[in-house]
Amino acid sequence: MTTGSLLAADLVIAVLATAGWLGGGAASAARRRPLALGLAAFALLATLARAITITALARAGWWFAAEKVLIAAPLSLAAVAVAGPRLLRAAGDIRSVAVPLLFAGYATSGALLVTVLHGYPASAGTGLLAVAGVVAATAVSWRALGARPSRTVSRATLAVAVAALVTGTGLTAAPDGVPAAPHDHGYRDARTVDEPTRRFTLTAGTATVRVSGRDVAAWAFNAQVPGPELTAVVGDVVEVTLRNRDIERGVTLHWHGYDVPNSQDGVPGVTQAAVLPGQEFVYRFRADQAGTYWYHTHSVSDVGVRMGLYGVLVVRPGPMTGLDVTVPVHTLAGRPLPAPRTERVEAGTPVRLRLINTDSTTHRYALAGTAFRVAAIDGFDLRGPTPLVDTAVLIPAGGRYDLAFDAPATPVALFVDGRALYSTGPVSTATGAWPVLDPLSYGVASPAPWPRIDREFTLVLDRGLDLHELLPRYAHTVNGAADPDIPPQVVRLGDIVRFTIVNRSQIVHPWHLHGHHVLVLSRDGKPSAGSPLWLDSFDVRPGEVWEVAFRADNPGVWANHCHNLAHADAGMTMHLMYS
Ligand SMILES: [Cu+2]
Repeated sequence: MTTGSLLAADLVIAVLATAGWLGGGAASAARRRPLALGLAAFALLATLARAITITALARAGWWFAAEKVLIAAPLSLAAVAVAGPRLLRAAGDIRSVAVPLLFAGYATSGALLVTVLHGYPASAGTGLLAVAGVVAATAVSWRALGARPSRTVSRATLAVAVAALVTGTGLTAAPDGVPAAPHDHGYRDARTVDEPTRRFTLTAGTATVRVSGRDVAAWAFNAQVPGPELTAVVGDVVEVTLRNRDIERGVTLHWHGYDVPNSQDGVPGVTQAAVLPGQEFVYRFRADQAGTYWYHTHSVSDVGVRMGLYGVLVVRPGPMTGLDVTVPVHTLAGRPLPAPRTERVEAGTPVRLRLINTDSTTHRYALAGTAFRVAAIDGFDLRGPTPLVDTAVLIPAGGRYDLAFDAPATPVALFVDGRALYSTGPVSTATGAWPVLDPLSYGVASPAPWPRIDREFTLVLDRGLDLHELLPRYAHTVNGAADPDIPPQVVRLGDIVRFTIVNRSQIVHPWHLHGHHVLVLSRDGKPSAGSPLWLDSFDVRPGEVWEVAFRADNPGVWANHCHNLAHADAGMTMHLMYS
Protein backbone atom coordinates (compact mmCIF):
# COMPACT_ATOMS: atom_id res chain seq x y z
CA MET A 1 0.00 0.00 0.00
CA THR A 2 1.32 3.45 -0.81
CA THR A 3 1.49 6.14 1.85
CA GLY A 4 -1.27 7.96 -0.06
CA SER A 5 -3.67 5.01 0.17
CA LEU A 6 -2.78 4.41 3.84
CA LEU A 7 -3.62 8.05 4.54
CA ALA A 8 -6.93 7.72 2.71
CA ALA A 9 -7.77 4.50 4.60
CA ASP A 10 -6.92 6.12 7.93
CA LEU A 11 -9.16 9.09 7.10
CA VAL A 12 -12.09 6.85 6.12
CA ILE A 13 -11.77 4.79 9.31
CA ALA A 14 -11.61 7.96 11.43
CA VAL A 15 -14.79 9.27 9.79
CA LEU A 16 -16.54 5.91 10.32
CA ALA A 17 -15.49 5.80 13.99
CA THR A 18 -16.77 9.33 14.54
CA ALA A 19 -20.08 8.55 12.87
CA GLY A 20 -20.39 5.36 14.96
CA TRP A 21 -19.81 7.10 18.30
CA LEU A 22 -22.13 10.02 17.53
CA GLY A 23 -24.81 7.71 16.09
CA GLY A 24 -24.53 5.41 19.12
CA GLY A 25 -24.89 8.38 21.46
CA ALA A 26 -27.98 9.63 19.64
CA ALA A 27 -29.52 6.13 19.59
CA SER A 28 -28.99 5.59 23.29
CA ALA A 29 -30.44 9.03 24.06
CA ALA A 30 -33.50 7.85 22.12
CA ARG A 31 -33.48 4.58 24.17
CA ARG A 32 -32.95 2.42 21.05
CA ARG A 33 -30.83 -0.16 22.79
CA PRO A 34 -29.86 -2.65 20.03
CA LEU A 35 -28.98 0.15 17.60
CA ALA A 36 -26.97 2.01 20.25
CA LEU A 37 -25.00 -1.12 21.22
CA GLY A 38 -24.39 -2.05 17.57
CA LEU A 39 -23.11 1.37 16.58
CA ALA A 40 -20.97 1.69 19.69
CA ALA A 41 -19.36 -1.72 19.11
CA PHE A 42 -18.66 -0.74 15.47
CA ALA A 43 -17.12 2.58 16.57
CA LEU A 44 -14.98 0.78 19.14
CA LEU A 45 -13.60 -1.56 16.48
CA ALA A 46 -12.97 1.29 14.04
CA THR A 47 -11.16 3.32 16.71
CA LEU A 48 -8.95 0.35 17.56
CA ALA A 49 -8.35 -0.31 13.84
CA ARG A 50 -6.72 3.10 13.58
CA ALA A 51 -3.89 1.73 15.68
CA ILE A 52 -3.09 -0.43 12.63
CA THR A 53 -3.20 2.39 10.05
CA ILE A 54 -1.25 4.78 12.27
CA THR A 55 1.44 2.15 12.93
CA ALA A 56 1.63 1.39 9.21
CA LEU A 57 2.02 5.11 8.43
CA ALA A 58 4.79 5.41 10.99
CA ARG A 59 6.54 2.36 9.50
CA ALA A 60 6.17 3.80 5.96
CA GLY A 61 8.19 6.78 7.16
CA TRP A 62 5.30 9.24 7.06
CA TRP A 63 6.61 12.42 8.61
CA PHE A 64 3.58 13.20 10.71
CA ALA A 65 2.83 9.87 12.38
CA ALA A 66 4.00 11.35 15.71
CA GLU A 67 1.30 13.99 15.44
CA LYS A 68 -1.38 11.34 15.01
CA VAL A 69 0.04 9.52 18.02
CA LEU A 70 0.03 12.74 20.08
CA ILE A 71 -3.39 14.14 19.12
CA ALA A 72 -5.66 11.52 17.53
CA ALA A 73 -4.52 8.58 19.64
CA PRO A 74 -5.07 10.14 23.13
CA LEU A 75 -8.50 11.49 22.18
CA SER A 76 -9.47 8.12 20.68
CA LEU A 77 -8.17 6.25 23.74
CA ALA A 78 -10.07 8.62 26.03
CA ALA A 79 -13.17 7.86 23.98
CA VAL A 80 -12.68 4.11 24.34
CA ALA A 81 -11.80 4.34 28.06
CA VAL A 82 -14.87 6.40 28.92
CA ALA A 83 -17.46 4.74 26.68
CA GLY A 84 -16.26 1.10 26.77
CA PRO A 85 -16.81 0.15 30.45
CA ARG A 86 -20.13 1.99 30.55
CA LEU A 87 -21.34 0.01 27.58
CA LEU A 88 -20.46 -3.26 29.31
CA ARG A 89 -22.26 -2.16 32.47
CA ALA A 90 -25.30 -0.69 30.74
CA ALA A 91 -27.65 -3.42 31.82
CA GLY A 92 -30.16 -0.90 33.09
CA ASP A 93 -31.07 2.32 31.35
CA ILE A 94 -29.26 2.53 27.97
CA ARG A 95 -29.65 6.30 28.26
CA SER A 96 -26.94 6.33 30.90
CA VAL A 97 -24.30 5.68 28.21
CA ALA A 98 -25.50 8.49 25.90
CA VAL A 99 -23.13 11.11 27.31
CA PRO A 100 -20.02 8.85 27.30
CA LEU A 101 -20.78 7.81 23.71
CA LEU A 102 -21.30 11.41 22.62
CA PHE A 103 -18.08 12.37 24.40
CA ALA A 104 -16.29 9.69 22.38
CA GLY A 105 -17.86 11.11 19.19
CA TYR A 106 -16.80 14.66 20.05
CA ALA A 107 -13.28 13.50 20.87
CA THR A 108 -12.83 11.69 17.55
CA SER A 109 -14.42 14.58 15.59
CA GLY A 110 -12.08 16.98 17.40
CA ALA A 111 -9.05 15.00 16.26
CA LEU A 112 -10.47 14.78 12.75
CA LEU A 113 -11.13 18.52 12.55
CA VAL A 114 -7.61 19.30 13.72
CA THR A 115 -6.26 17.06 10.96
CA VAL A 116 -8.47 18.25 8.12
CA LEU A 117 -9.13 21.92 8.90
CA HIS A 118 -6.13 23.13 10.80
CA GLY A 119 -3.43 21.41 8.81
CA TYR A 120 0.27 21.82 9.39
CA PRO A 121 1.84 22.54 11.81
CA ALA A 122 -0.29 21.02 14.58
CA SER A 123 0.49 22.93 17.77
CA ALA A 124 -0.22 22.63 21.47
CA GLY A 125 -2.66 25.49 20.92
CA THR A 126 -4.72 23.57 18.40
CA GLY A 127 -4.73 20.54 20.67
CA LEU A 128 -6.05 22.67 23.56
CA LEU A 129 -8.69 24.27 21.33
CA ALA A 130 -9.86 20.81 20.34
CA VAL A 131 -10.02 19.77 24.03
CA ALA A 132 -12.03 22.92 24.84
CA GLY A 133 -14.47 22.11 22.05
CA VAL A 134 -14.86 18.50 23.19
CA VAL A 135 -15.40 19.53 26.84
CA ALA A 136 -17.92 22.23 25.93
CA ALA A 137 -19.91 19.98 23.58
CA THR A 138 -19.99 17.20 26.21
CA ALA A 139 -21.20 19.62 28.90
CA VAL A 140 -23.96 20.92 26.62
CA SER A 141 -25.11 17.36 25.77
CA TRP A 142 -25.07 16.44 29.45
CA ARG A 143 -27.38 19.33 30.30
CA ALA A 144 -29.61 18.72 27.27
CA LEU A 145 -30.12 15.09 28.27
CA GLY A 146 -31.33 16.22 31.67
CA ALA A 147 -28.84 14.25 33.73
CA ARG A 148 -27.50 17.34 35.43
CA PRO A 149 -23.92 17.00 36.51
CA SER A 150 -23.03 18.17 39.98
CA ARG A 151 -22.00 21.78 40.48
CA THR A 152 -18.40 20.79 41.02
CA VAL A 153 -18.34 18.87 37.74
CA SER A 154 -20.00 21.78 35.90
CA ARG A 155 -17.54 24.31 37.28
CA ALA A 156 -14.55 22.11 36.61
CA THR A 157 -15.76 21.55 33.03
CA LEU A 158 -16.24 25.26 32.48
CA ALA A 159 -12.79 26.01 33.90
CA VAL A 160 -11.12 23.40 31.67
CA ALA A 161 -12.93 24.66 28.57
CA VAL A 162 -12.16 28.33 29.25
CA ALA A 163 -8.51 27.63 30.10
CA ALA A 164 -8.08 25.50 26.99
CA LEU A 165 -9.80 28.11 24.85
CA VAL A 166 -7.73 31.01 26.22
CA THR A 167 -4.35 29.29 26.00
CA GLY A 168 -5.30 27.64 22.70
CA THR A 169 -6.26 30.95 21.09
CA GLY A 170 -3.05 32.57 22.23
CA LEU A 171 -0.92 29.72 21.00
CA THR A 172 -2.49 29.55 17.55
CA ALA A 173 -2.17 33.27 16.81
CA ALA A 174 -0.72 33.78 13.36
CA PRO A 175 3.04 34.23 13.21
CA ASP A 176 4.34 37.73 12.63
CA GLY A 177 3.61 38.86 9.11
CA VAL A 178 6.54 38.39 6.80
CA PRO A 179 7.28 41.39 4.62
CA ALA A 180 6.30 40.80 1.04
CA ALA A 181 9.14 40.22 -1.39
CA PRO A 182 10.44 43.60 -2.61
CA HIS A 183 9.46 44.12 -6.21
CA ASP A 184 11.47 47.20 -6.96
CA HIS A 185 14.05 45.59 -9.21
CA GLY A 186 14.04 47.18 -12.65
CA TYR A 187 12.18 45.66 -15.56
CA ARG A 188 15.35 45.78 -17.60
CA ASP A 189 15.56 44.06 -20.95
CA ALA A 190 18.24 41.53 -21.75
CA ARG A 191 21.16 43.38 -23.28
CA THR A 192 20.94 44.04 -26.97
CA VAL A 193 23.30 41.72 -28.84
CA ASP A 194 24.28 40.87 -32.37
CA GLU A 195 23.36 37.16 -32.24
CA PRO A 196 20.83 35.87 -34.78
CA THR A 197 17.44 36.92 -33.48
CA ARG A 198 14.20 34.96 -33.81
CA ARG A 199 11.31 37.44 -33.63
CA PHE A 200 7.72 36.50 -32.86
CA THR A 201 4.56 38.43 -32.03
CA LEU A 202 1.90 36.91 -29.82
CA THR A 203 -1.41 38.74 -29.53
CA ALA A 204 -3.65 37.59 -26.70
CA GLY A 205 -7.39 37.88 -27.15
CA THR A 206 -10.73 36.24 -26.63
CA ALA A 207 -11.54 33.83 -29.45
CA THR A 208 -13.83 31.05 -30.51
CA VAL A 209 -11.95 27.88 -31.36
CA ARG A 210 -13.10 24.51 -32.64
CA VAL A 211 -12.39 21.52 -30.36
CA SER A 212 -13.68 17.99 -31.11
CA GLY A 213 -16.22 19.42 -33.54
CA ARG A 214 -17.60 22.05 -31.14
CA ASP A 215 -17.06 25.81 -30.99
CA VAL A 216 -15.83 26.84 -27.56
CA ALA A 217 -15.00 30.21 -26.04
CA ALA A 218 -11.28 30.52 -25.36
CA TRP A 219 -8.50 32.97 -24.62
CA ALA A 220 -5.91 32.51 -27.32
CA PHE A 221 -2.56 33.69 -28.66
CA ASN A 222 -2.99 34.69 -32.33
CA ALA A 223 -6.55 33.26 -32.25
CA GLN A 224 -5.32 29.66 -31.91
CA VAL A 225 -5.12 27.12 -29.07
CA PRO A 226 -2.39 26.23 -28.45
CA GLY A 227 -0.62 29.43 -29.50
CA PRO A 228 1.99 29.32 -32.29
CA GLU A 229 4.88 26.92 -31.79
CA LEU A 230 8.04 28.97 -31.18
CA THR A 231 11.28 27.34 -32.30
CA ALA A 232 14.89 28.43 -32.03
CA VAL A 233 18.37 26.99 -32.30
CA VAL A 234 20.83 27.16 -29.41
CA GLY A 235 22.62 30.50 -29.60
CA ASP A 236 19.66 32.41 -31.07
CA VAL A 237 18.22 35.39 -29.29
CA VAL A 238 14.47 34.93 -28.90
CA GLU A 239 12.49 38.15 -29.04
CA VAL A 240 8.76 37.93 -28.47
CA THR A 241 6.43 40.90 -28.58
CA LEU A 242 3.38 40.23 -26.43
CA ARG A 243 0.28 42.29 -27.18
CA ASN A 244 -3.00 42.17 -25.33
CA ARG A 245 -6.05 42.87 -27.44
CA ASP A 246 -8.90 42.33 -24.97
CA ILE A 247 -7.98 40.08 -22.03
CA GLU A 248 -9.31 42.33 -19.26
CA ARG A 249 -7.45 40.53 -16.48
CA GLY A 250 -4.09 41.04 -18.16
CA VAL A 251 -1.53 38.64 -19.66
CA THR A 252 2.18 37.89 -19.38
CA LEU A 253 4.48 35.26 -20.86
CA HIS A 254 6.22 32.82 -18.55
CA TRP A 255 8.79 30.55 -20.21
CA HIS A 256 8.03 27.35 -18.32
CA GLY A 257 11.26 25.49 -17.59
CA TYR A 258 13.43 27.99 -19.47
CA ASP A 259 15.82 29.57 -16.98
CA VAL A 260 15.66 33.11 -18.39
CA PRO A 261 16.97 36.25 -16.63
CA ASN A 262 14.58 37.28 -13.87
CA SER A 263 13.28 40.35 -15.74
CA GLN A 264 11.98 38.09 -18.55
CA ASP A 265 10.22 35.54 -16.31
CA GLY A 266 6.73 36.98 -16.80
CA VAL A 267 5.33 36.86 -13.27
CA PRO A 268 2.99 39.83 -12.75
CA GLY A 269 3.60 41.79 -9.57
CA VAL A 270 7.03 40.19 -9.22
CA THR A 271 9.08 40.63 -12.41
CA GLN A 272 6.75 42.92 -14.40
CA ALA A 273 3.29 44.46 -14.42
CA ALA A 274 0.55 42.48 -16.17
CA VAL A 275 0.07 43.58 -19.79
CA LEU A 276 -3.41 45.10 -19.98
CA PRO A 277 -5.64 45.50 -23.08
CA GLY A 278 -3.95 47.81 -25.57
CA GLN A 279 -0.51 47.37 -24.00
CA GLU A 280 2.53 45.40 -25.12
CA PHE A 281 5.72 43.98 -23.62
CA VAL A 282 8.83 42.70 -25.38
CA TYR A 283 10.60 39.62 -24.00
CA ARG A 284 14.17 38.96 -25.03
CA PHE A 285 16.48 36.18 -23.91
CA ARG A 286 19.22 34.03 -25.34
CA ALA A 287 18.32 30.43 -26.14
CA ASP A 288 21.28 28.74 -24.49
CA GLN A 289 19.62 25.44 -23.53
CA ALA A 290 18.19 22.94 -26.03
CA GLY A 291 15.01 21.06 -25.23
CA THR A 292 11.24 20.99 -24.95
CA TYR A 293 9.56 23.84 -23.07
CA TRP A 294 6.33 25.77 -23.17
CA TYR A 295 5.08 29.25 -22.54
CA HIS A 296 1.93 30.40 -20.80
CA THR A 297 0.38 33.45 -19.19
CA HIS A 298 1.14 33.90 -15.49
CA SER A 299 -1.56 36.54 -14.98
CA VAL A 300 -4.61 34.95 -13.31
CA SER A 301 -2.76 31.85 -14.42
CA ASP A 302 -5.35 29.29 -13.32
CA VAL A 303 -8.06 30.74 -15.56
CA GLY A 304 -5.69 32.07 -18.24
CA VAL A 305 -3.91 28.79 -18.96
CA ARG A 306 -7.10 26.74 -18.69
CA MET A 307 -8.78 29.06 -21.23
CA GLY A 308 -5.95 28.51 -23.73
CA LEU A 309 -3.14 31.06 -23.24
CA TYR A 310 -0.24 28.64 -23.78
CA GLY A 311 2.00 27.30 -26.52
CA VAL A 312 5.14 25.26 -27.24
CA LEU A 313 8.76 26.48 -27.15
CA VAL A 314 11.31 24.12 -28.71
CA VAL A 315 15.02 24.91 -28.80
CA ARG A 316 17.05 22.56 -31.00
CA PRO A 317 20.79 21.96 -30.71
CA GLY A 318 21.19 22.43 -34.47
CA PRO A 319 19.41 21.81 -37.78
CA MET A 320 16.48 19.40 -37.47
CA THR A 321 17.12 15.74 -38.28
CA GLY A 322 14.45 13.08 -38.61
CA LEU A 323 10.87 13.62 -37.52
CA ASP A 324 10.17 15.95 -34.62
CA VAL A 325 6.60 15.91 -33.25
CA THR A 326 5.29 18.03 -30.36
CA VAL A 327 2.25 16.80 -28.43
CA PRO A 328 1.08 19.53 -26.03
CA VAL A 329 -1.77 17.92 -24.08
CA HIS A 330 -4.47 20.22 -22.73
CA THR A 331 -8.09 20.16 -21.63
CA LEU A 332 -10.15 23.01 -23.07
CA ALA A 333 -13.77 23.36 -21.95
CA GLY A 334 -13.63 19.73 -20.81
CA ARG A 335 -12.42 18.53 -24.23
CA PRO A 336 -8.97 17.04 -24.90
CA LEU A 337 -6.41 18.74 -27.15
CA PRO A 338 -4.71 18.25 -29.56
CA ALA A 339 -6.94 16.48 -32.08
CA PRO A 340 -5.74 12.93 -32.91
CA ARG A 341 -3.32 12.88 -35.83
CA THR A 342 -2.04 10.08 -38.10
CA GLU A 343 0.87 10.38 -40.51
CA ARG A 344 2.86 7.93 -42.55
CA VAL A 345 6.50 7.63 -41.50
CA GLU A 346 9.16 5.83 -43.47
CA ALA A 347 10.74 2.90 -41.60
CA GLY A 348 14.09 3.81 -40.06
CA THR A 349 13.27 7.51 -39.62
CA PRO A 350 14.51 8.79 -36.24
CA VAL A 351 11.47 10.15 -34.39
CA ARG A 352 11.38 12.44 -31.38
CA LEU A 353 8.01 12.81 -29.64
CA ARG A 354 7.97 15.87 -27.39
CA LEU A 355 5.24 15.24 -24.82
CA ILE A 356 4.08 18.29 -22.88
CA ASN A 357 1.50 18.38 -20.10
CA THR A 358 -0.06 21.85 -20.04
CA ASP A 359 -2.91 20.85 -17.68
CA SER A 360 -2.96 21.15 -13.90
CA THR A 361 -3.10 17.41 -13.24
CA THR A 362 -0.95 14.39 -14.18
CA HIS A 363 -1.45 12.60 -17.52
CA ARG A 364 -0.46 9.05 -18.45
CA TYR A 365 1.30 8.47 -21.78
CA ALA A 366 1.87 5.08 -23.42
CA LEU A 367 3.75 4.52 -26.69
CA ALA A 368 2.69 1.26 -28.36
CA GLY A 369 4.23 -0.59 -31.29
CA THR A 370 7.92 0.16 -30.71
CA ALA A 371 10.72 0.16 -28.21
CA PHE A 372 11.70 3.72 -27.23
CA ARG A 373 14.00 5.66 -24.97
CA VAL A 374 13.13 8.58 -22.71
CA ALA A 375 15.76 10.89 -24.19
CA ALA A 376 15.05 13.94 -22.05
CA ILE A 377 12.89 15.12 -19.17
CA ASP A 378 12.06 18.80 -18.61
CA GLY A 379 14.47 19.81 -21.39
CA PHE A 380 17.52 18.00 -19.98
CA ASP A 381 18.97 14.94 -21.73
CA LEU A 382 19.10 11.80 -19.60
CA ARG A 383 22.36 9.88 -19.17
CA GLY A 384 22.36 6.36 -20.67
CA PRO A 385 18.61 5.86 -21.23
CA THR A 386 17.88 2.20 -22.06
CA PRO A 387 15.17 0.97 -24.45
CA LEU A 388 11.72 0.55 -22.92
CA VAL A 389 8.90 -1.65 -24.17
CA ASP A 390 5.26 -1.65 -23.06
CA THR A 391 5.97 0.92 -20.37
CA ALA A 392 3.89 4.00 -19.58
CA VAL A 393 5.15 7.36 -18.31
CA LEU A 394 3.37 9.76 -15.97
CA ILE A 395 4.01 13.41 -16.76
CA PRO A 396 3.25 15.93 -14.01
CA ALA A 397 1.48 19.23 -14.65
CA GLY A 398 3.91 21.44 -16.56
CA GLY A 399 6.37 18.57 -17.21
CA ARG A 400 7.86 17.38 -20.51
CA TYR A 401 9.22 13.99 -21.65
CA ASP A 402 11.00 13.49 -25.00
CA LEU A 403 10.56 9.94 -26.34
CA ALA A 404 12.98 8.83 -29.07
CA PHE A 405 12.84 5.81 -31.40
CA ASP A 406 13.55 4.76 -34.97
CA ALA A 407 10.28 4.25 -36.82
CA PRO A 408 9.61 0.52 -37.30
CA ALA A 409 7.99 -0.85 -40.46
CA THR A 410 4.80 -1.45 -38.46
CA PRO A 411 2.58 1.33 -37.02
CA VAL A 412 3.15 2.97 -33.65
CA ALA A 413 0.65 4.94 -31.56
CA LEU A 414 0.88 7.29 -28.63
CA PHE A 415 -1.96 6.91 -26.13
CA VAL A 416 -2.70 9.68 -23.63
CA ASP A 417 -4.97 8.52 -20.81
CA GLY A 418 -6.01 5.64 -23.08
CA ARG A 419 -6.78 7.80 -26.14
CA ALA A 420 -4.62 7.57 -29.31
CA LEU A 421 -3.37 11.12 -29.99
CA TYR A 422 -0.64 10.44 -32.52
CA SER A 423 -0.09 7.40 -34.71
CA THR A 424 1.60 6.21 -37.85
CA GLY A 425 -1.17 3.74 -38.61
CA PRO A 426 -3.82 1.65 -36.85
CA VAL A 427 -2.66 0.12 -33.52
CA SER A 428 -5.02 -1.77 -31.25
CA THR A 429 -3.11 -2.41 -28.04
CA ALA A 430 -4.49 -2.19 -24.52
CA THR A 431 -1.96 -0.08 -22.61
CA GLY A 432 -3.92 0.39 -19.36
CA ALA A 433 -2.12 -2.37 -17.44
CA TRP A 434 1.41 -1.37 -18.45
CA PRO A 435 3.87 -0.63 -15.65
CA VAL A 436 4.86 3.00 -15.14
CA LEU A 437 8.46 4.14 -15.52
CA ASP A 438 10.13 5.43 -12.36
CA PRO A 439 12.59 8.04 -13.65
CA LEU A 440 14.53 7.83 -10.36
CA SER A 441 15.87 4.43 -11.40
CA TYR A 442 16.21 4.93 -15.18
CA GLY A 443 19.50 5.56 -16.96
CA VAL A 444 23.04 5.76 -15.64
CA ALA A 445 23.97 7.57 -12.42
CA SER A 446 26.81 10.06 -12.09
CA PRO A 447 28.43 11.46 -8.95
CA ALA A 448 26.80 14.41 -7.20
CA PRO A 449 28.04 17.69 -8.69
CA TRP A 450 28.43 19.42 -5.31
CA PRO A 451 30.36 18.37 -2.25
CA ARG A 452 28.30 20.50 0.14
CA ILE A 453 24.91 22.05 0.90
CA ASP A 454 24.94 25.70 2.01
CA ARG A 455 21.28 26.28 2.76
CA GLU A 456 18.31 24.08 3.52
CA PHE A 457 14.58 24.64 3.49
CA THR A 458 11.75 22.30 4.43
CA LEU A 459 8.43 22.87 2.69
CA VAL A 460 5.44 21.03 4.13
CA LEU A 461 2.53 21.06 1.68
CA ASP A 462 -0.92 20.81 3.23
CA ARG A 463 -4.42 22.25 3.49
CA GLY A 464 -5.82 24.38 6.25
CA LEU A 465 -8.09 27.24 7.20
CA ASP A 466 -6.58 30.63 6.46
CA LEU A 467 -7.76 34.23 6.58
CA HIS A 468 -7.44 35.90 3.19
CA GLU A 469 -8.31 39.60 3.16
CA LEU A 470 -10.36 38.86 6.32
CA LEU A 471 -12.34 36.13 4.56
CA PRO A 472 -11.79 32.58 5.80
CA ARG A 473 -10.73 30.12 3.08
CA TYR A 474 -9.68 26.49 2.96
CA ALA A 475 -6.23 27.22 1.57
CA HIS A 476 -3.46 25.10 0.12
CA THR A 477 -0.64 25.84 2.52
CA VAL A 478 3.13 25.62 2.82
CA ASN A 479 4.44 25.25 6.38
CA GLY A 480 0.99 26.22 7.65
CA ALA A 481 0.79 29.54 5.79
CA ALA A 482 -0.76 30.60 2.50
CA ASP A 483 0.18 33.18 -0.12
CA PRO A 484 1.02 36.06 0.51
CA ASP A 485 2.07 35.10 4.06
CA ILE A 486 4.57 32.32 3.29
CA PRO A 487 8.08 33.54 4.15
CA PRO A 488 10.37 33.64 1.08
CA GLN A 489 13.39 31.34 0.85
CA VAL A 490 16.36 33.71 0.94
CA VAL A 491 19.61 32.53 -0.65
CA ARG A 492 22.95 34.05 -1.68
CA LEU A 493 24.38 33.90 -5.18
CA GLY A 494 26.46 30.72 -5.47
CA ASP A 495 24.77 28.84 -2.62
CA ILE A 496 23.97 25.17 -3.05
CA VAL A 497 20.41 24.98 -1.79
CA ARG A 498 18.45 21.93 -0.68
CA PHE A 499 14.66 21.78 -0.54
CA THR A 500 12.97 18.99 1.37
CA ILE A 501 9.39 18.93 0.11
CA VAL A 502 6.88 16.94 2.13
CA ASN A 503 3.28 16.35 1.11
CA ARG A 504 1.09 16.09 4.19
CA SER A 505 -2.14 16.46 2.23
CA GLN A 506 -4.35 13.96 0.39
CA ILE A 507 -3.69 15.40 -3.09
CA VAL A 508 -0.83 15.52 -5.58
CA HIS A 509 1.16 18.76 -5.74
CA PRO A 510 3.23 19.24 -8.93
CA TRP A 511 6.11 21.42 -7.71
CA HIS A 512 7.59 24.14 -9.92
CA LEU A 513 10.47 26.48 -9.07
CA HIS A 514 11.05 29.28 -11.58
CA GLY A 515 14.46 30.22 -12.96
CA HIS A 516 16.29 27.04 -11.88
CA HIS A 517 16.34 23.33 -12.56
CA VAL A 518 16.61 21.22 -9.43
CA LEU A 519 18.57 17.98 -9.17
CA VAL A 520 16.60 15.17 -7.52
CA LEU A 521 18.56 13.77 -4.54
CA SER A 522 16.03 11.35 -3.06
CA ARG A 523 12.39 10.39 -2.74
CA ASP A 524 11.06 8.91 0.51
CA GLY A 525 14.63 8.55 1.76
CA LYS A 526 15.74 6.46 -1.25
CA PRO A 527 18.52 8.20 -3.19
CA SER A 528 17.93 8.81 -6.87
CA ALA A 529 19.75 5.88 -8.54
CA GLY A 530 19.32 6.54 -12.26
CA SER A 531 20.46 9.30 -14.59
CA PRO A 532 20.81 12.69 -12.90
CA LEU A 533 17.32 14.21 -13.05
CA TRP A 534 17.24 17.97 -13.56
CA LEU A 535 13.59 18.85 -13.21
CA ASP A 536 11.46 21.95 -13.17
CA SER A 537 8.15 20.15 -12.55
CA PHE A 538 7.71 17.06 -10.37
CA ASP A 539 4.73 15.43 -8.67
CA VAL A 540 4.96 15.22 -4.88
CA ARG A 541 2.29 12.62 -4.14
CA PRO A 542 0.45 12.33 -0.80
CA GLY A 543 2.84 11.28 1.94
CA GLU A 544 5.95 11.64 -0.25
CA VAL A 545 9.17 13.38 0.78
CA TRP A 546 11.40 14.74 -2.01
CA GLU A 547 14.88 16.09 -1.52
CA VAL A 548 16.09 18.29 -4.39
CA ALA A 549 19.01 20.69 -4.72
CA PHE A 550 20.15 23.46 -7.02
CA ARG A 551 22.87 26.05 -7.38
CA ALA A 552 21.60 29.58 -6.79
CA ASP A 553 23.00 31.01 -10.03
CA ASN A 554 20.18 33.16 -11.41
CA PRO A 555 19.62 36.22 -9.20
CA GLY A 556 16.20 37.76 -8.73
CA VAL A 557 12.86 37.04 -7.13
CA TRP A 558 11.43 33.77 -8.39
CA ALA A 559 8.00 32.25 -7.99
CA ASN A 560 8.15 28.86 -6.26
CA HIS A 561 4.75 27.23 -6.43
CA CYS A 562 2.45 24.31 -7.03
CA HIS A 563 1.68 23.94 -10.75
CA ASN A 564 -1.80 22.75 -10.11
CA LEU A 565 -2.67 26.37 -10.83
CA ALA A 566 -5.89 26.24 -8.80
CA HIS A 567 -3.74 25.30 -5.78
CA ALA A 568 -1.29 28.11 -6.58
CA ASP A 569 -4.21 30.57 -6.61
CA ALA A 570 -5.55 29.13 -3.35
CA GLY A 571 -2.40 29.87 -1.38
CA MET A 572 0.35 27.53 -2.60
CA THR A 573 2.66 30.21 -4.01
CA MET A 574 5.82 31.67 -2.50
CA HIS A 575 9.13 33.11 -3.63
CA LEU A 576 12.82 32.36 -3.77
CA MET A 577 14.86 35.53 -3.24
CA TYR A 578 18.53 36.41 -3.49
CA SER A 579 19.91 38.48 -0.62
CU1 LIG B 1 -0.88 21.63 -5.46
